[in-house]
Amino acid sequence: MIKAVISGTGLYTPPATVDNDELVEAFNQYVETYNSEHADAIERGEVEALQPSSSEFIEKASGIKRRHVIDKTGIVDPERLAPYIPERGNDEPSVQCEMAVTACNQALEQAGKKASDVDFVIVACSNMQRAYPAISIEVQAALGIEGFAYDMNVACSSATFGLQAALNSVENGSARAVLVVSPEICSGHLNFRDRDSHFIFGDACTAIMVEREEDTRPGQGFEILGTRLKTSFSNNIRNNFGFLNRADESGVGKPDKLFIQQGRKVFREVSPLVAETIQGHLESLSLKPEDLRRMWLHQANLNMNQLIARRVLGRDASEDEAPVILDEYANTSSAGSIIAFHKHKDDLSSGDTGVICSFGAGYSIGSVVVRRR
Ligand code: CO8
Repeated sequence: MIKAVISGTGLYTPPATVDNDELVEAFNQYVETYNSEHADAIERGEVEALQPSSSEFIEKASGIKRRHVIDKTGIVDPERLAPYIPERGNDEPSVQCEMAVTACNQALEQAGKKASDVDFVIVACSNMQRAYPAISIEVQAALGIEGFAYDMNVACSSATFGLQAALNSVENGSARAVLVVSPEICSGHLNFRDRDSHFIFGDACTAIMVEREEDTRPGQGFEILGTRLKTSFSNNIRNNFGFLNRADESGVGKPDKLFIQQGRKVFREVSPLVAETIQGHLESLSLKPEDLRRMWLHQANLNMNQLIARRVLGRDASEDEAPVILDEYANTSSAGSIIAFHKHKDDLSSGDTGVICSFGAGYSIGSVVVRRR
């Protein structure tokens, strides 16, 4: 049987950053203006006054300190509170394609391979910049890859679900090597006017090279021991933006056409599901929690990750066992667990076992157990 390994990873980090204080300052200026413009209606009880945000709350509730973004100027402008990303002409690369190419080239370099060694490109992320042609086919062309490509979206779990598709393709012989790339521009669909969620997301792009073991050097990369995917429908994380919006003008521009969530419910419902999924997955591979050297968890909320790690291990996890990148990146949707893997994998020794685990909208959970070769 053909075995698949992760032979390289890549990461594109946008240079611009917005820290909590900058974000809160812009939001609170917007709140002040809104409340003074609606002062009379607020006084009459017809309009609810907006409440200010705070950096202390953000860091305590989520662990997030700053985020990288494609455009900072529009996000910190209180009159706009949305990124400014000019449209590109049809003959120019899309923003997601540019991010993807940078991350893929890094993954190829780490794997010691050329684009001609790859047969399949998956763009797996929460939002596509356009409906068609597929972003993945544009990335495939930009890299000069023969073969095939497709886009897929399972929100925060896109990359781990993409990893399973890559693994299947390598194992069944339909591709020698696959690039799974996640260009997440979360700032594009985050409501920066919503106090409950304006701080949650950042932008980044990851790439993972999955290829046949026989094409890699001995000791290179990580063997994929198995994948486990779980979905369970929930409206608690939702975005109603879609191609039918124009068929009912009354909904255009409403807050539900951006990211909305019941954060507390998500926290309560998803955490135990994730711990159970990892535990069940380990058991099916005849592994015990104490066999785990590292957990590269989805990076949405620090408290949530600590709770999940505690449930899986039966004790608190150290930062070495469950690395954190959300303090610097915030939630980058499907890229989060892969950024953690990319930045915190090279110190592992041969035989060390770890789990990459994503979770989010859907609900969706993806668990990928890997072992350092
Ligand atoms: N500043 C100050 N106070 C605030 C703020 C703020 N910004 N926001 C809320 N508060 C107040 C609330 O009003 C509330 O006040 P009170 O107690 O008086 O009612 C109090 O703080 C507590 O509010 P919450 O209960 O909402 O606070 P939590 O402790 O639950 O923290 C979090 C909120 C951080 C959102 C937390 O619930 C959380 O992280 N939950 C998990 C969410 C999660 O993991 N979601 C995954 C979503 S990502 C995903 O799936 C990908 C989707 C597709 C990608 C989308 C890209 C855009």
